[in-house]
Amino acid sequence: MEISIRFTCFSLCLHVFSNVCFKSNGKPVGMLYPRDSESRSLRHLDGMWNFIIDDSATRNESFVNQWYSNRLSKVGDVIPMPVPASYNDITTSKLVRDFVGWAWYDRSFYLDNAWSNERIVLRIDSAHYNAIVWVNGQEAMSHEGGHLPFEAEVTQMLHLNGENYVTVAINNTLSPTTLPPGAIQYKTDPEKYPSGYFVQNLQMDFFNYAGIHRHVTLYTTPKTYIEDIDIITDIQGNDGIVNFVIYSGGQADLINMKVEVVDKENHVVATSNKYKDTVKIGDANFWWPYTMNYSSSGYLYTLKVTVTDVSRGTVDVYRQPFGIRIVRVTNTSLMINEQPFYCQGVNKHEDSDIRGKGLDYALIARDFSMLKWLGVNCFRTSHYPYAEEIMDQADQQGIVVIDESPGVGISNEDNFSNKSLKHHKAVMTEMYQRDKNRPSVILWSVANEPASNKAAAGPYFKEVIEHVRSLDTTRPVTFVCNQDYNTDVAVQYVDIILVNRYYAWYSDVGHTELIQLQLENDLRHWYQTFSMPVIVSEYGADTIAGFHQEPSFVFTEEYQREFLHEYHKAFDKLRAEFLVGEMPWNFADFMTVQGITRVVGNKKGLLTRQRQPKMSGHLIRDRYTRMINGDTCSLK
Ligand code: GCB
Repeated sequence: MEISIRFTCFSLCLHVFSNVCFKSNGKPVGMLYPRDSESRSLRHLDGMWNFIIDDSATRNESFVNQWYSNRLSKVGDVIPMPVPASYNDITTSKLVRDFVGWAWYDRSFYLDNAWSNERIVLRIDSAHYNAIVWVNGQEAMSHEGGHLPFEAEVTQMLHLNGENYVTVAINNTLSPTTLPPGAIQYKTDPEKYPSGYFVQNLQMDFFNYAGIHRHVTLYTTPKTYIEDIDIITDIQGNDGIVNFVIYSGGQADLINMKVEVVDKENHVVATSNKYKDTVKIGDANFWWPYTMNYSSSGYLYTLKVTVTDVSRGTVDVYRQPFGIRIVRVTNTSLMINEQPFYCQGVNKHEDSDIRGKGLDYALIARDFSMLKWLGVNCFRTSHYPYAEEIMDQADQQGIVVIDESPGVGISNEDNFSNKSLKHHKAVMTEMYQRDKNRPSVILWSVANEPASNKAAAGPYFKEVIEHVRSLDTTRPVTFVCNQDYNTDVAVQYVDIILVNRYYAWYSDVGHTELIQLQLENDLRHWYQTFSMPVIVSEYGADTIAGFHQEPSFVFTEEYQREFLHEYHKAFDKLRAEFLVGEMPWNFADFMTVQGITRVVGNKKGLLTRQRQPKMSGHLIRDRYTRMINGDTCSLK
């Protein structure tokens, strides 16, 4: 027990830290995506790093022995580990794959003198879940939670004209107050388990991949720099209205500000010299999902901000892409630019062979190619924020995103504590900071399938949702619900209802003939109770590619196709009323924990894990393509 407390406490309570800075008025600022410009350079530290796990019984020896103060090769046998990637599936070691605790990475790099007058920032786009970072043995930053970026200025810690090394310790332990929540369970029966034996219990249905999952970047800014940019757009007839605020950081007050709105053809279409202003773009190209307007789908402008100092000339330049669009929810519709939008959706995961959750440009390109092949115009970042490079593609390709937090599986009483609530709000702030200027993001989802039938869920979600609304007045807010309309206590606080349903899978398995009746009755209850539009945010059946049986049988491709088709019949009826979207679970098969209800992972994909279609993929492609061509019942 003593070890349990020490282990859990050390692993999880140390270095609790949120990376977002706040202005004196409480406004969060910071975390602009690193981009090069006339005044900024960047260098990715991706590649092969040295790697070693701390599998000591206390999981704490690495700190006792201060592994961070020397190169890891001096403390033990390091192995090469790619960054970005999850470490779990890289080796043939079960210990590494299933490891729980601190895993250590380091690498060296050289810097010349070119950056001697610059402010140098180290940014990690995502590390799971808790991370501590040292530069040349000095602690530079720490961060709680995966999936979101964190950074710190490290100028003073670096050796210009010499060798440097960076060390990153990450801990994947999930506790009742982390997001996602989980619990370490000690198995104490000496007849069955060796002393100190513990397991990590998960409350989510995906493999708990860990590692440095996205880019590690060193970037420069001048000493006076553009710290943040807020852009809120509106539309007036054919004109676009762009409201912006520029925040500065650093040594001096900014002297002159030049703001230009640049269109895709590189024409400057509006200018301002204020840090906070509203400009109008006549006859603007609005940002549209590609299924609503081919000619200007995914249309992005650039807000080019130039800061000059009269004595020194140009100080900093930053180019922020943005789109002009508005979102609104009525009683029955989800409106983009005042036109009803129907979500021909899918749910996704960041998941693939070998890399786990590691960023991979080839995979991103393939996924977007398959999204378009399927006719998908909307996806949910189930169940955590995805890489910024994925979000960039959604912005550019005109695909709508329901941006979900890592609040998946908030189901036990102790997941609703004040500590959890505080952390959940901090995560939402970080997410908002990262994604606030993205036109593709039309809806915030603060959680997936919490126990929203528990009394504690009411005040908890009221507060989280109000917090998001206080940050962002332009997008609706929701959470994804799997409770019943008459027992749920939190849906009353959302702007649009998202429900997950598995009729003929988790209930009445095999009975596809019941789907239409059960689904229609259920969805009508939700609508009648809350008078809000509804999206079926998950429905699906596990299917092993290549299994066939006629008549259909569970786990065969025939069953999945028939199952989806029955849902579609109900959807087609309700679309004319209040249903504004459908999202099969899942775009592709993905890995889960080992268990007797999962056959080497969750197999509800329309595609295999290698992104090849099952029969269901063809069914969805046929359905969504017809919707795009207006062949089925007209969109509301
Ligand atoms: C759900 C969860 C998702 C699971 C899925 C399933 O409701 O939101 O994370 O993977 O069901 O397949 O059971």
